[in-house]
Amino acid sequence: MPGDALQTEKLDKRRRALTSFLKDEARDKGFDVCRVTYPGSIPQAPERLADFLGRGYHGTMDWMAETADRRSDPRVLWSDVRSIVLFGMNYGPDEDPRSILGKPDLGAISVYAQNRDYHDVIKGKLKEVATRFAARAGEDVKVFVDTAPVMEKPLAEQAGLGWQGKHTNLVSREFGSWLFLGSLFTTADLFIDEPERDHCGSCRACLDACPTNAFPAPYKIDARRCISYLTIEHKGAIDPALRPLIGNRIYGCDDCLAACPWNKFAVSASEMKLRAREDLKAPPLSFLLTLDGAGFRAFFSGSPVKRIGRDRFVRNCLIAAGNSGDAALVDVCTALSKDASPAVRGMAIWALSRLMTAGDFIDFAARRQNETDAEVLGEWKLAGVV
Ligand code: B12
Ligand code: SF4
Repeated sequence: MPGDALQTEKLDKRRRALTSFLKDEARDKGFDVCRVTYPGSIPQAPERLADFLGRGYHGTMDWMAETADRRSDPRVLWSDVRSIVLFGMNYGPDEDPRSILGKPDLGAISVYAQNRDYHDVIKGKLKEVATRFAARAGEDVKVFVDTAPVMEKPLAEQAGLGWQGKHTNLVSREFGSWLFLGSLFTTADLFIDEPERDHCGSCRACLDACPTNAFPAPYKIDARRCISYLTIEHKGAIDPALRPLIGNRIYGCDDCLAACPWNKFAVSASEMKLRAREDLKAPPLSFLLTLDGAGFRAFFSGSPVKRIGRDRFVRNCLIAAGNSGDAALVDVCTALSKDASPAVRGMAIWALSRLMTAGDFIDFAARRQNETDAEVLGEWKLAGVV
């Protein structure tokens, strides 16, 4: 065999061995799928991200615009990267998460947030895989989950974990819409997997399922209308026109994911699947509305919900209370109308304007305290009190 061919064969053997080592490690650590793509595999991403940002679809998530260059091209994020490994972890729920939406006295927490923070779980496992891989390969590695400027979904599509559905999330033939994603960048040369192709066809179940009409077109989302953005990312007052559409969703939303017909093929493949905490499956609003800062931190210890803080969380619960039609919540909402947080006071007024009879609300307004906060004064005005 000539020298060059021998060299190529040796390199191929090394690539094959390293790739199998990595995939075996991923399986051992509980990842349901692990596949590889190359850094230049998403040439359309910069234009699509620019279009999303140009239309203002990112709302107040300024970090998306600030990191756009690095986000849309992995080679800008890390010029030495040779291979990108995408990992998926199945978090398919045991029950249809939409069943709680018909019980307005309970708070609906999206499936991904009903257990430990997946950022911590996945990052911990990725770091273990990365350490073993780096030692074996003698190459540099970096791991990323969610918050890093990496476009995980188009990269995962190129690696063949699934395809980006019309709701923009990654859909897998094996796991439906329920996969968390994470990535490992490395200077190692690995075997590249085949991309997955779009299997949405003419289906538009996810688009029609969205309560707030957040999809201006298939494959495009206006985050400013998405309940996930409104309840998790958005700090200010929520558009009054969208509040009634939020129903009892107090943290995130699963409607478009749950509507996807590919979920019916989803298998519960992982023994290590993140199981929901029983007390986060259907917590009563009457309890959640009584949480103070310490109570909130203790109840949501280890959960991603903790990240939004007590005030924003109670703001969300007050929107659910206003949508509940449950007069039994009037007392707790009245107490919250005197809360130290203006966001909470404002939303308590909105909730009470919907829960009280017109006469009771006029009496309540007559007894109101002096208010100086512009946002809260705006809520009084909205409720017809000047
Ligand atoms: C910002 C963000 C959000 C924002 C914006 C959502 C969005 N779709 O961008 C908000 C707060 C709304 C959000 C909500 C949710 N999120 Co989020 N989010 C992200 C984050 C941090 C960045 C996503 C991003 O880059 N968006 C920018 C847009 C431009 O990129 P894109 O979505 O890939 O858009 C593509 C399409 O529009 C497509 N496209 C455009 N035009 C066209 C035309 C055609 C014909 C085609 C085919 C495609 C196409 O090209 C674009 C580029 O690839 C990622 C983590 C990460 N680092 O990637 C998690 C992530 C996407 N989120 C995730 C999850 C789980 C959720 C929620 C389900 C949480 C919940 N239950 O409440 C919801 C789902 C809402 C939804 N339908 O997207 C998971 C999704 C996992 C998966 N299987 O895909 C991720 C990957 C986090 C993770 N590590 O697991 N999220
Ligand atoms: S998560 Fe809910 S609000 Fe957001 S796009 Fe999907 S269905 Fe619409």
